[in-house]
Amino acid sequence: MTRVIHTGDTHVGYRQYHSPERRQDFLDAFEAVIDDAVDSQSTGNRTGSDDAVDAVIHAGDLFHDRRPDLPDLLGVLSALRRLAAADVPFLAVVGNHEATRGEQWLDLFSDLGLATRLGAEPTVVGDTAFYGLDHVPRSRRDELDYDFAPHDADAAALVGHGLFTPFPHADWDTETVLDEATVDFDAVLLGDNHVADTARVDGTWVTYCGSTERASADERDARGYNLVEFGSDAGGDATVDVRRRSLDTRPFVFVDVELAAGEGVDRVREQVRQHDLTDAVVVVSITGEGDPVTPAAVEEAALSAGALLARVTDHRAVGGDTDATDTDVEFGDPDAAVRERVREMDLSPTARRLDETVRDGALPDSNVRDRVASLVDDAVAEGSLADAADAEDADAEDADAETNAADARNGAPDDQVSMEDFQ
Ligand SMILES: [Mn+2]
Repeated sequence: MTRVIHTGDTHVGYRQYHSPERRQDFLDAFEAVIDDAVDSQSTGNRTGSDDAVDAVIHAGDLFHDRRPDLPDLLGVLSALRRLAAADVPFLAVVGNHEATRGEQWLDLFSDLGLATRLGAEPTVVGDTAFYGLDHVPRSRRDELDYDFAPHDADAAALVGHGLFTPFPHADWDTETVLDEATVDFDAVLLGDNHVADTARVDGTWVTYCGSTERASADERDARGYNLVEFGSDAGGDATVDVRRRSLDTRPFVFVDVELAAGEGVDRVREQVRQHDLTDAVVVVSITGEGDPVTPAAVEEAALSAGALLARVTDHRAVGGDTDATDTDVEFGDPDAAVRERVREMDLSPTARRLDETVRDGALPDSNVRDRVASLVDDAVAEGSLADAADAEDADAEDADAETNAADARNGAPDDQVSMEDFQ
């Protein structure tokens, strides 16, 4: 039997809401996962049970961007050293956030003997062979041959980073990967979608471990990682068991207030104060009618009740200041008015698709950057971006645009993104 921790989307270095404390939280969450792996060794040895994990599998986006700062790099190195000292291997692939044009950070950790970069050759732990599939932009997936070297282990798992079917926002077909792969996988361990979920595709277990800290306010569920056990049944066939382990992360308090006519900031403050806000990130969302609310007044109330920080989004504000006689805005449906205005602007199809993606309320913030990356990547492939002469250079700029767009959505109090973000 082989037992592994499957984690990913750690996003170390993300200074969410421009908060140094939040940045530390992302590193803390990684350390908590590593601690669990290390602790499982001593618990397993002490009790003689086989609770010990045999490896930590990382499915990409260990770092939030390709240029992590020194404190984050040193923090990760120190955690990996502790893991190595406990004789637990760290096997990983490269995600879209941290990918560089040449050598990856993961290669440095590998050179230091602290990690193994998974790929087309098997890395065998216990009686399971692990393979890797780094994130590949959509426009280059047709070139993939899914050619993996054979193994003689009892079970095999593919570790990948991307938005795969049958999960929401997918643009990468799991059935195709499994059909074309030269190795028969018993499990596919994924990163990229920050929502933990498990499904079966053609008899293969496919699972996302979820992010380990909330990288956007859409990630309301508790954070954690997967504990995956590979075994075999009486007939000798491989079995896969996926379980969730939750992590003790920064408290988030979500306060959704629908104001009635005549209600205002007092009502919002009253709703906010009903929660325990100690050290919490407080995310306030205002809908309905009522009087104008100054976000600063709500934020002050949250901070004085012990919150780490507060973000207030007044969904009634969109289009609220627009001069109705000038643009004929229908206040009942500001989104429709914005759509109308965007149509009039005569943007290119790519710009329009980007705009739709960024404002798509059904698309979680955490997926916006991935979508934007795919769209820009496709535009580059089609040659429809004017100055994308060098596809490699364009890649680098795209990644910055993604981050800016995502930051704008995550961080900007009014959730506005201008098209400058994509240039
Ligand atoms: Mn991610």
